[in-house]
Amino acid sequence: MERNPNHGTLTAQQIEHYDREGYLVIEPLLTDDDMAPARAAMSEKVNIIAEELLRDGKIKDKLEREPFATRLAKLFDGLTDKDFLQYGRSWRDRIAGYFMLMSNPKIVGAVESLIGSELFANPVYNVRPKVPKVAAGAVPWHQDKSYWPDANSNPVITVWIPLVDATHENGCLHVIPRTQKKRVLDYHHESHTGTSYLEVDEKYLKSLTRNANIVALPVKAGSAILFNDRLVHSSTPNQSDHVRWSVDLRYQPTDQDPMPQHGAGFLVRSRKHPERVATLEDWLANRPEHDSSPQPS
Ligand SMILES: O=C(O)CCC(=O)C(=O)O
Repeated sequence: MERNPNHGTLTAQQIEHYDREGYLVIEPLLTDDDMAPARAAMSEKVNIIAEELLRDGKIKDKLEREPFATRLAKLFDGLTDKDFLQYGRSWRDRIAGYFMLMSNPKIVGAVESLIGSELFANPVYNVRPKVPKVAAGAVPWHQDKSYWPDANSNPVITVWIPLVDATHENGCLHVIPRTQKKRVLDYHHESHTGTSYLEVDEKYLKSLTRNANIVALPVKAGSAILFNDRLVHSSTPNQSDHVRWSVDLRYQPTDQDPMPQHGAGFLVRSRKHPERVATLEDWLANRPEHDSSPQPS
């Protein structure tokens, strides 16, 4: 990882905050136009789900006129956690709008300030439709690194972006600053919601989650929260009447483990080899040559 103060979009103060606290809020980062392709991708998926629910006799109306923020909530109103979880607790579909978001220069420029200009978009990205009253909503305290404990991939940066305002009521992100300096803490799969999310073991939780330690991060749609994959974080249940739509995207330097067991990531920025940066076609074709394998120069 080679930082270059002439490359990337963050200020020295922002970089310093990230290094010290393990996270950084950029409010705002994206405009509605920047988010439009991802919103369209999410709406495309909601259309498919509505079709299936109708076909299976679980709903009577696809609610096509319902706004983005409420449609999925209303479709699942009255259905069960199991009905929702059959579509997964988060989504990772190969829809063009997600590639466009992951490649957005405002996001990539911020990440470049933190980990240099040779950047790989990690295969683990999640679209999170946090629907009210559904078990998959709350995410327990965890470190992202627990999901890839054996990967030699350091650092991995998560960029968390809400597509609607993230509030206390709809279940915004919560972080415990400075925990990025800890090793990977012992963890287990939580077993009471059907989601099997990873959770930091009970023995750490009491001291970690003393109130004074926890920072809740309500942020406007289009803001970004960047955090290190060892930072302990969680999110609360959605008590609102709408979906808390968000994405969490991940980036790492190209010389780190591309984690092919999680899918195919892609080369998202390279000042050394700009001609190798993945196109939408590369990504849709799932082409592994855009990973971090050594390339002839
Ligand atoms: O979006 C959420 O509620 C939780 C996100 C999260 O845990 C993550 O991005 O690692």
